[in-house]
Amino acid sequence: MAEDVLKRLKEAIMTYDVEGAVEASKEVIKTGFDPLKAIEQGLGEGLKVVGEKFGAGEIFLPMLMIAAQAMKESLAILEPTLAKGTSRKVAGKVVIGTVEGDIHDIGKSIVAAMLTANGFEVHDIGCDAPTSKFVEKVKAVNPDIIGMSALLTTTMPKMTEVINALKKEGLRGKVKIIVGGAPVSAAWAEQIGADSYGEDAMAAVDVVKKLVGK
Ligand code: B1M
Repeated sequence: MAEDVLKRLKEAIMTYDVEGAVEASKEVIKTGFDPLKAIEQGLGEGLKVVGEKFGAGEIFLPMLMIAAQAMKESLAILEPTLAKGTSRKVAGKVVIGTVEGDIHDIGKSIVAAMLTANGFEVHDIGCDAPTSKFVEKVKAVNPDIIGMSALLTTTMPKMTEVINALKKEGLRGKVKIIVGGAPVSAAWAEQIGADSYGEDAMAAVDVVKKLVGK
């Protein structure tokens, strides 16, 4: 049964079946199946296959976009249940966004949802977020952590831009920085002077907890 729903989620994404993905996601909720597992091992695995096909030139962009839409609509159903485990005591404040020029928001949103589920107050500034938006939000909410996501090698340098802007404003010492996204690595985090790197959503939560001393 559990394996069946994972298979259905993965296949719905791989066959560009938005309705099928939504139906399977509703079933996840109805049956009390672990929503994180559904996202990472069902939907996420399917999207990886689609991404590989796109990278290999086997499918065109519209197909990738339909698969991404299926993922987004499914996440809209599953993410609120991730956040239900939220403890009321705030573990720390996080400002998170995908850097400018980059509209990939699925991974970042999962990280944001997982942080929320683990008791963090999360301010999600969305995707394609200009450097100035990160800085303004830091000034407005005074977070413990800034999280930056990038899925394109061409947008990774925007992370450096944000760090430099924070330094210029005298804010760098007041926040810890975690970076992530498929092309990002621990070596990159070190190179640009971030405090840490998260390989996936669970790792990001562990890292953020460590950074705030929990
Ligand atoms: Co695009 N895309 N895409 N895409 N896309 C990739 C990233 C790509 C690898 C596909 C490929 O060629 N194989 C490739 C990048 C190549 C590169 O730079 N090396 C690519 C490209 C080229 C492009 C376009 C340029 C295509 C075009 O127009 N010709 C274009 C760029 C648009 C732009 O941003 N300016 C584009 C567009 C799109 C869509 C709009 C169609 C869609 C995004 C929809 C959306 O997000 N709303 C899309 C998608 C879906 C993908 C793939 C298939 C999947 C990304 C995803 O959502 N994965 C992707 C291929 C791939 O990654 N295999 C691809 C699922 C998600 C759960 O994983 O985002 O990795 P991920 O997040 C993980 C971890 O990385 C980590 O935790 C998450 C959960 O486990 N993580 C963090 C993420 N952020 C973190 C932050 C943290 C910590 C951990 O701390 C703050």
